[in-house]
Amino acid sequence: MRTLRLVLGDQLHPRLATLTDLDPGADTVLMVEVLEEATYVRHHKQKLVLVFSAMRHFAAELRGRGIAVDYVALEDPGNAGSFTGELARAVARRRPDRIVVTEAGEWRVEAMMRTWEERFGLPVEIRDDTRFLCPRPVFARWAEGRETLRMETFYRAMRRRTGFLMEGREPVGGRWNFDHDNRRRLPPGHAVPERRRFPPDAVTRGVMDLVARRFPGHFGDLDGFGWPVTRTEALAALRHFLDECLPEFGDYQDAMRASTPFLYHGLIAPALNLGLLDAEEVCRAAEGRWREGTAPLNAAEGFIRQILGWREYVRGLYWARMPDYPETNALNATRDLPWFYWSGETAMACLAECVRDTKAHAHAHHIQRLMVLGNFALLAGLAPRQVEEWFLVVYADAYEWVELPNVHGMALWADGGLLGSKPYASSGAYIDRMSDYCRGCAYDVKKKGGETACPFNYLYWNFLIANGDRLRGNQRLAMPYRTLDTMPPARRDAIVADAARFLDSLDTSEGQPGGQRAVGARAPDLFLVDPAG
Ligand code: DLZ
Ligand code: SF4
Repeated sequence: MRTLRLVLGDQLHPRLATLTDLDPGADTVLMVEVLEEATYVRHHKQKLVLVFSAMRHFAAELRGRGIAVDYVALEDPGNAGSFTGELARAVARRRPDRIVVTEAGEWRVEAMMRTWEERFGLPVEIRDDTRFLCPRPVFARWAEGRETLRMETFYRAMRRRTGFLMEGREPVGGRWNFDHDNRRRLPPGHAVPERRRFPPDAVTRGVMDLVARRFPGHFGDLDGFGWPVTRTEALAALRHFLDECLPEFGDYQDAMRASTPFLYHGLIAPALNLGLLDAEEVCRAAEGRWREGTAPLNAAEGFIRQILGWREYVRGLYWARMPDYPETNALNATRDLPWFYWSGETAMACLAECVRDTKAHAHAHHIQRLMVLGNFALLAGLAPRQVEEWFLVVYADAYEWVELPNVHGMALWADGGLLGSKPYASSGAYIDRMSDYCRGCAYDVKKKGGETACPFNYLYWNFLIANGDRLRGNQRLAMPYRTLDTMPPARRDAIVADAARFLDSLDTSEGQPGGQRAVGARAPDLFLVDPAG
């Protein structure tokens, strides 16, 4: 039996289901750099480097273990430019008896996989992705018959299922969730750990040259690339997080500070989502630090909730609701994405900082994403499709399975409450409480209205006014609606006028040569790059 085993660029795990029963004497592993994957959205340059470099290192490791790998590089002559095209070439070359793959991270790719059996006239085995702690059917059973799918309920079930931070059936410390301990602002002058960077080796430098040459119009800086690209580096990154960051991770999880993008965050999501690390080992490691007394419970629990709870939950929800999930637009948001999401050129210091971090590092942490970039998109009524595409493009860890529920459901409430019970809307006060951004801003966070007032302040109330039909009945928004109702009509009119003036002034046109286009639908429309280069 000769098996062709296709390993995708985000499946670089040593114990990947595709590889478990590999016969080195008969089987071939196929890995391909495909133009379609590099351009279905125009990924940040660092994300492309990360994926291609990690793939090349992974292939070398497999070969080092005596495994035959057909590795097709982007510029190899004859590269067909798509998974299906390259599989066709590999089938002709290797004449396998069957094809084995692991289920894809994205619906789009799995739909492709489901055409292969007929196309190639060969058995195609699609295996469960065992890197996740909640198999898709288990999530589907949990979700069945529920009207809303709340993370907290799922998370508790997962704690019980896996035993992480449990004493029998009960959570350690007597509580499931220590989130309330995790809202501290960073004291002025407080020193944070250095980011652990992994300087590019010769392979990565080669890929950086390739990306600079072939994808010059993609968003983001290449210089300063420092992501881990091998399992060894990823494990070192994890250790750095556990030693230097985890003890204070909980306290400062939601804090933001200008020119300090990394704080106590793990920076392991890119490695985790590529397969260089897996969910179980990172949860076990964090729990271990708490059990040995080197990390407090609020930190270990906060971290484990992100992985065992949130990450597994969004993946489950994605697969339970695709392909219809992105079709909803509960708040009828249609405004085009402002150009500053690409350029960072805005007088709003918080947004400028977050875009700058994103451009420089293909990274911003969750509160920057949710409460600044996402919150603005929600309040300004930006079209979900455009915002989703932006998030998918710009972050090194972004794949649709994780990006879509986070943006469509969590940040934009475009699913009408399937994922979150209320929209995460907030005024400038929240950003001011959790960051020092406002001090360097042209706007005044304390002012409620007029040209110099923080736009988040009137956009927040304008959002509640504009979406009253949809949101007024929401119990969790009863308080702000009561406040709104006590406002004199003239004040409400002023809010609406301020918001209209500000929103009309947003520039959505393409502002910089060679930059990313600001508008456009998903995949097909953006697949503009000529495969011949
Ligand atoms: C993201 C990505 C990119 C940029 N390039 C490749 C590639 O050339 N070859 C590959 O196998 N995978 C790549 N990936 C990851 C895939 O897009 C990913 O496997 C799908 O999105 C499904 O999760
Ligand atoms: Fe952002 Fe408003 Fe603060 Fe400026 S004042 S940084 S716009 S929250």
